[in-house]
Amino acid sequence: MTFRRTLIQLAVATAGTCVFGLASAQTVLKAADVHPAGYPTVVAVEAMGKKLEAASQGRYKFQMFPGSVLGDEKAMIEQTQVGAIQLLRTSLGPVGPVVPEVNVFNMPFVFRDVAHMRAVIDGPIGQELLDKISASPAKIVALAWMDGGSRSLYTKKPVRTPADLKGQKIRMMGNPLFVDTMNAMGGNGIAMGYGEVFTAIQTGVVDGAENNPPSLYTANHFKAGAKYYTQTNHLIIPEILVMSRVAWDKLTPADQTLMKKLGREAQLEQRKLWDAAVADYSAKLKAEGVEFIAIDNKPFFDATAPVRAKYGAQFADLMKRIGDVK
Ligand code: GTR
Repeated sequence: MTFRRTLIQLAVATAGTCVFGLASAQTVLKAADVHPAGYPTVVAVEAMGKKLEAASQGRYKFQMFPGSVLGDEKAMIEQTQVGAIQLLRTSLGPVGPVVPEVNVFNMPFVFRDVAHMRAVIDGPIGQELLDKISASPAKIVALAWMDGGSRSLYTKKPVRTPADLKGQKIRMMGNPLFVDTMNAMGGNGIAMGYGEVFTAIQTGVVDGAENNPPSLYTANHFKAGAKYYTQTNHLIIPEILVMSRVAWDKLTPADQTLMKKLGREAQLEQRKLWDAAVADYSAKLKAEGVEFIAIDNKPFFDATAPVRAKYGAQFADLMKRIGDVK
């Protein structure tokens, strides 16, 4: 904890540092991610950083802080808003509380499958949402989408139906929409940061959580005891690469264009890495004895209708347009 706090203080103290004495000033850009080195999002953003350093002839120096060293996503979003982190790859889940418009993508079963989600984020609706984030008062500029695949439930006891979830405490990301989603699915949703989930499962503070295969594997949650992976596919949440508005406003228009271009390239690279990672980590989870439980997820879809009704009312037109995307 102390180590983490020290790193956060360091990030704040040195944010946007310029190293003078060189032929021209160098701006340090700190990038952060909850995932460890080697994870698709981290690899893609690091590659973007290298390209940025080269394309700017060293005017920018890129530093990646992976593995939640700068805090959980809520804390990192806050640091990005104040300009202590310049680039952040985050799920859209915890962005909902600061930019409520993104919650349209955070609703359970809003996308039919991953291919549908990709068609939506790659098209006009995806661009509109990026623009809404950038135009919001949240002080973050949305550069590109990333893939977070499809989230399913993992628990200590096998779950096949909403009734099996009765009395089970399930960790959800920090957004009331997700707590409502889990409550509607039959369990008790508990919001907490990603970094706390392992211990929470291990000590019985929660009985399980939900995520995609690469996260379940790399965060080791199955080793904490959650060995049953029920294919609910209830949340298909795109992820996003954002830049702090504080840092963005200091860029020249040409560098802003460059940043968006490189962000877009990172999106495409991450997608390729993502598909390989889902296959690879699913196989690894099975080899570690995690049981993938195939189910008909319609009862979970039906159970979450009130959540879509409650949160989706304000997005009715948009949800219709999302549904119409082939
Ligand atoms: C992962 C996602 C992270 C984080 C995490 C969580 O799938 O990539 O950005 O949101 O889930 O559950 O907190």
